[in-house]
Amino acid sequence: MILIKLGGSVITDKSQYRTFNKERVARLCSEIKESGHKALIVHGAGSFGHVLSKRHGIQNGYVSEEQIPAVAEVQYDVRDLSLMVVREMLNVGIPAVSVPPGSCFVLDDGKLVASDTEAIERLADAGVMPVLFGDVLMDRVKGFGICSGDTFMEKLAELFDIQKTVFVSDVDGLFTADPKTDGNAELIEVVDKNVLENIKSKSDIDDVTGGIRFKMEAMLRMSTADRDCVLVNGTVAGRLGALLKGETVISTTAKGGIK
Ligand code: IP8
Repeated sequence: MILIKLGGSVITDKSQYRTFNKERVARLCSEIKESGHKALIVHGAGSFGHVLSKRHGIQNGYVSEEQIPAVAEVQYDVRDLSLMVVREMLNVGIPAVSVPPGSCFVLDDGKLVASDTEAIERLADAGVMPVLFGDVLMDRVKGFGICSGDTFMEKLAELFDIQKTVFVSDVDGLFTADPKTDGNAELIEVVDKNVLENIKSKSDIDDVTGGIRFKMEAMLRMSTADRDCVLVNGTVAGRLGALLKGETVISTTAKGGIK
C-alpha cells in the first residue's frame, strides 16, 4: 500500500479562504486510481484551515472565549474540504470515507494521542480507505491545537504496511536554495543521512537552508531502510501518476531513514 499526502497547496488556493481546486483533485485521484496501487490518502487543510486558524491563534491553544466559535468554524471548513476530496475519490472509483481526526483523537500538550485506531484499521482492511486530514484537536493541556496532516502520515505509516510514502506538493522537490529567487538553486534528487549532515555542517545556514533541513529531516523520518519518501509536484499533470507507475520523474526522494 502507498501512503499519499495531498498537500493543502495543491488541493486549495492557499491565498484565498475556502478555495477548492476541484479539477486538480479530480485529476490526481484519476492518476492514483489508474496507477493500480491501493492508496491511503491524507490531505492538508490549505485555505480551509490555515486562514481562520491563523486569524484566531488556534495553534496557540486556548487564550480567550473569542476563539471558540473559530474552533467550530475551522473544524466545519476542513470537514467540508475533506468531503469534497472524498467525493472526487468516489467519482473515480476509490471507495473512501472521511475520518475527522478531531472527532477521534486528542493532543497532549501538542503531541498526538491516537490510542484507539481500530476503526481506521478495520476500514482499510475492508477496502474502504479512511481519509484523514489536518484538523483542530482538543488538547489535554492547552485546550485545543492544530494537528497537521503530516503527523497523521507518520501515524499511518506505523499502523499499516506501507511500501512508499508520497508528499504531493506545488514544488518540484527540495532545492539547494529558493528556486523562485535564486537562479543557481539546484534540485536535490536524493536525500539521505549524509546529505542532511552536509547541509547541517554548512556554517552559512540561512533561513531557506534551515527550512530545507527541517523538510529533509521530516522526509527522512518517514523513510526507512526499505521505504522511500518522495516529494513530487502535483500541479504538473501526470507526474504523480508516472511516479506511482515506477517511472523516473522530477522529484526529491528521501532514502534510508534518519538513524
Ligand atoms: O495543512 C493543518 O494541517 P496541514 C490543519 O496538513 C489546520 O498542515 C486546521 C490548519
